[in-house]
Amino acid sequence: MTAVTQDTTHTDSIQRKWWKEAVVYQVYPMSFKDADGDGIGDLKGIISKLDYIKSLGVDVVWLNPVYQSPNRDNGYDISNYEAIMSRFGTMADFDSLLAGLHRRGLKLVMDLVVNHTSDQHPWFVQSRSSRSNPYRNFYHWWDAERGKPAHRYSFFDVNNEAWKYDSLTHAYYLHYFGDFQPDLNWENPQVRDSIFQMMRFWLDKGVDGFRMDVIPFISKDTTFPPLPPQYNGDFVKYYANGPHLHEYLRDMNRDVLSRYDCMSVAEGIGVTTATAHDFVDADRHELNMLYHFEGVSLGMVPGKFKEVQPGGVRLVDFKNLYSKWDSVFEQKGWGTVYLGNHDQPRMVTRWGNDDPQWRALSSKMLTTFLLTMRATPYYYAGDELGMTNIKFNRISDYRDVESLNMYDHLKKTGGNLQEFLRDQKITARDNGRTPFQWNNSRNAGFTTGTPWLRVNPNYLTINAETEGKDSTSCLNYFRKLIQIRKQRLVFVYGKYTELDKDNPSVYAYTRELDGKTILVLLNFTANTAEVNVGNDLAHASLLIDNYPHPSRTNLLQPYEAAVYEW
Ligand code: TEU
Repeated sequence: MTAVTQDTTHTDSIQRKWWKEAVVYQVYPMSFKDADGDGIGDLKGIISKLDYIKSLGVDVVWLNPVYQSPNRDNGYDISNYEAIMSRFGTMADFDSLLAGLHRRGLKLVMDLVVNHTSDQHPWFVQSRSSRSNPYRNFYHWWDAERGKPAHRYSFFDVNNEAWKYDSLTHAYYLHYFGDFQPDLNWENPQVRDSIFQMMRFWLDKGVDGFRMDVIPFISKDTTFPPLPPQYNGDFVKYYANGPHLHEYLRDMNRDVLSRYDCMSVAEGIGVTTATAHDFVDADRHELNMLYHFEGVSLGMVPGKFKEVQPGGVRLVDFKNLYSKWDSVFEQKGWGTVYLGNHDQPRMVTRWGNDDPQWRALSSKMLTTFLLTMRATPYYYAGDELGMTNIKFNRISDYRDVESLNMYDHLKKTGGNLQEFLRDQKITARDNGRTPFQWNNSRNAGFTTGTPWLRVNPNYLTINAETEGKDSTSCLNYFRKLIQIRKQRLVFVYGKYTELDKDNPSVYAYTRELDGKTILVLLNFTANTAEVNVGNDLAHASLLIDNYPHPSRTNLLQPYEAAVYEW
């Protein structure tokens, strides 16, 4: 572990790993800091903010894709895996970013996007060009003489159709995402070799690991059978976890990951408590961690993409879910916890309360949850300020291919556009992608040009500079809690026990390790709430509380978060 003070007593029974003890901070390059004034964040911008990142106390930066890309899905459409997107800078900029992070004792995790490439990638350009091209089998093609392939759903396709007809060779190619993102054919050993070689290229440069985009999709049933009658919109179930997935991941581990001191985390789309161990148990020799989608799917209509369920989320369901996921990794494997990322709305809008009266309190309460669970926290840049959803009114404000295509699809099929726009205010990915709010100058100090996506007007008060000067801000709460966590291994490895499980307002749990006990109390409501934890709070020391006048009793103030220690 890098440059942190840690309690290192009595941990023999625990298999310590740096990536279990780390706090991961996710930086979305498009939106973090623009150094050259073109309105889009860049590597030099990130470099200029490394001292800020260091000041947070985090250990690892996960950087969303910075590879060469036409950028139609903000870097998730890669045309050259070993080059940097010119709008972000050069390879020399990348090298100085990496060196700057390492000099500060921080690690860098790259995004690995290998289910698909851009249609501009030379492999696809070749593959498309003729049926006999040596790269033909780098992708999934279905010759049109066989008839139309069975329907498969695609994210980001106006017609929701994952097969696209290409007249050049009279065949269809598969794209689970946009039609500009053709899926690689992992059955082909040359594809696997090329990817593994590319991973070694980055690891040899010194990067510290990978976050693996939609990795459960890489293996597919390549007979592409029709979706069964019980399909009911749950495409992930039928697309993910193909027959050779774990074989490929083991090969990747053997040939690449095991040769470096690196960490790996799967974007665990479709992974359930039943399948999680197959990915992350140490004796499987595959990956270190995954992040599941069950948490962020709470409150969404099952089988309907991004439709919000009326009535909201019941806290008891939230608690049950996170307790269930804790128990999954009680003996083996290791978990992660997150409430926001670049595909999600802002944490405080979705899980807290972004009304000005409650925003800061509820945001700190959620931060407390993330930093006190038994799992590696993945914390999304901007959440430390309590940034909120921007809630655009018009479709023309959106930039995300997902929102724009869903809108066009509904328009074409006569769907309810008003309902869609209403739901997007909660769920749209652009809510989490508005520029980082650095200060109260024009464009929040993000750019001197025109920002690629509108800046949230609340930057005048919600910004890093203002919050940095306020000891009670969300930002300083985050910093303080990280230090508290770092000084006590109980926060990382301590046993988790939920208390007062049926309490509809308060989430309460203990963490225990080697005679030390931590008690976490989180009021998830805008009302005063009582919790029954059977502990004498008067004899515990209060490590942190989000109120200037903590209750210090079992009666919690609205959105109060309290962490006690024995
Ligand atoms: O997301 C994969 C994924 O499952 C998405 O469908 C995600 O759940 C959805 O967009 C949420 O709205 C990954 C990346 O994180 C995302 O940014 C990319 O657009 C996508 O893969 C394609 O690479």
